Amino acid sequence: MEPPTLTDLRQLAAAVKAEARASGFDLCGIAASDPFEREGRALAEWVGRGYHGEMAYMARNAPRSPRPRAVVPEARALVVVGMYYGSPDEPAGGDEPRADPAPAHAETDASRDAAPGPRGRISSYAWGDDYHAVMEPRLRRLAGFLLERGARVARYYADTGPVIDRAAARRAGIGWYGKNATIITRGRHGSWVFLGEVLTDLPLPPDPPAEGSCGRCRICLDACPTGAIVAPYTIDARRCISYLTIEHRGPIPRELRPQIGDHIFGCDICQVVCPHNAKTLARTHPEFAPRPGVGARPELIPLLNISEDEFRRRFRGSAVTRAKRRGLRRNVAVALGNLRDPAAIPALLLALADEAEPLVRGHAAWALGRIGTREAREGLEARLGSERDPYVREEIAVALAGCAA
Ligand code: B12
Repeated sequence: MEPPTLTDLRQLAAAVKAEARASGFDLCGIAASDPFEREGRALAEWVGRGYHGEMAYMARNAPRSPRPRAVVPEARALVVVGMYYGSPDEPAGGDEPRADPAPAHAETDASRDAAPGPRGRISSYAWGDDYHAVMEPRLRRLAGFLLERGARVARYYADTGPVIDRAAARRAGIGWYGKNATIITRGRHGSWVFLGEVLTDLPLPPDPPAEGSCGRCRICLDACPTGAIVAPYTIDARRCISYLTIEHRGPIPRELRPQIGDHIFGCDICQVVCPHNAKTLARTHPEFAPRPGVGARPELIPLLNISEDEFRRRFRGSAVTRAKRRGLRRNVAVALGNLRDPAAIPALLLALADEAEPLVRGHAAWALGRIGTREAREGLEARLGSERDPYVREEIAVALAGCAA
C-alpha cells in the first residue's frame, strides 16, 4: 500500500478532531511524540526536591514519562483531548443544584447560613462523576477510530499512565502553563479541563503549541493558603491542599491544618482566583454536575462517622473514593476543627472513640482542641485515660494544651 501523503494525513487529522468532538471532547489537538525536554527536567527536579511527597509512582515514572516513545515505542503522534468540567455556578448543598446560583466557585456561600449544620467544600473536579470513568469510553472510541483509519497502535490515558498530560496538552495547542501549574486553555474553558491523550503510530501533522503568559500576575501564588506554589509553575505537593486531602495517607501536618479551612477533598483556590477563569462557559457536560450525595458543599457532621457501607453507596462512581473512607473522615475532622461549631462535639467524641481508626481519632482530638469548650476538653481528658495508641495520645495532649492556652 502507498504511504499516506501529507494531504491524506492532514485530512485524517481533521477527521480525528471531528471524531474527538463527536465523542464528547471539547478540545483536541495533535502533538509530535518527541521527548518533553523542559517538562522532563522540571519533573526530575521536582522529584529530586521531594515535592511529590508520598506519590511514589511520580518518582517511579519520572525517567520515562517525558519520553512518549519510552511508553509506546511505535508512537509518532499524540492526539490530546480536553473535557470541560467548569460551570459558573456553585450549587448550595450536597444534593441538588440550587435554583438561584451563587457566583462562580464562590468562597463565601450564603447557603452556609441557611444550612442545618456545618458544611465542607469539595473541589469542583469531584462534584460529579469520576472523570476517569467519563473519559475512558470516549478515549476508547477515539482510539477505535484511529485503528479503523490505519493506525496499528492507539493507546490512551487520562491521568492513568506515565504520560505528562499537561506537557502533551501544551504542545498540542490546547493551552499553556499558568503559574499555578494548570493548563489554561485559549478559549472560554479557562483551566477547568480534564486532559487525556491517545498515543498512535500514525504520523499525524502536529498543531502549533499553545503560547500564553501570566505576565506579572501572581495572584495564585499569594492566594494559596498553605504556600504550596513555591515558585511560578512549581507546586510543592506536600503543602498543596489537594494532595493533603486526596493523596496523602497519614496524619496531616498539624501546622498546615488551620490553613485547610473547610476543604475536605481537593482545592480550587489557585484556579478560582485566576483572572483567566473569570469568564468561563456554562456547564457543557451533565456528568460533571453535582451528584446527589456528593456535590459541592456536603454537610460534615453526618460524614464524620459515615459507615463503610454508606461511604461505598454514597461515593460509588465519584473521585472522592480516592481518599478512602478513613482519609475523608480525617479531612472532615480537620474542617470541623477549623469551623469550630460546638454542634459537632458529639460526633467528634464518637469519632474519638473509634477503636478501628487511630488516624480519625487523632484528627478528632485536634478538632475538639480547636473547639475548646468545656465539653470538648472533658471528652479529651476522658479519652486520654483509655487511649493506648502513642500517636493519638500525642494528639490528645497537644489538643488539651491548646484548650488550656
Ligand atoms: C501528580 C498530580 C497532582 C499532584 C501534584 C500537582 C502538580 N502540579 O504536579 C496533586 C495531588 C497536588 C494534584 C493536584 C491537582 N490536580 Co493533578 N495531576 C497530577 C498528575 C498525575 C501528574 C502531574 C505532574 O506531572 N506533576 C509533576 C510536576 C513537575 O508537574 P507540574 O506541576 O505540572 O509542572 C510543570 C510546569 O512546572 C512545567 N514547567 C516547568 N518549568 C516551567 C517554566 C515555564 C516558563 C513554564 C511555562 C512551564 C514550566 O513543567 C512541569 C512538568 O510538566 C497529572 C496527570 C498526568 N498524568 O499528567 C494530574 C493533573 C495535572 N491534575 C489535574 C487536576 C485537575 C488537579 C487539581 C485541579 C485537582 C483539584 N481541584 O484538587 C489540582 C491542581 C493543583 C495544581 N495547581 O497543580 C489535571 C490538570 C488539568 C489542567 N487543566 O491543568 C491533570 C492533568 C489530570 C488530568 N488528566 O486531567 N495533581
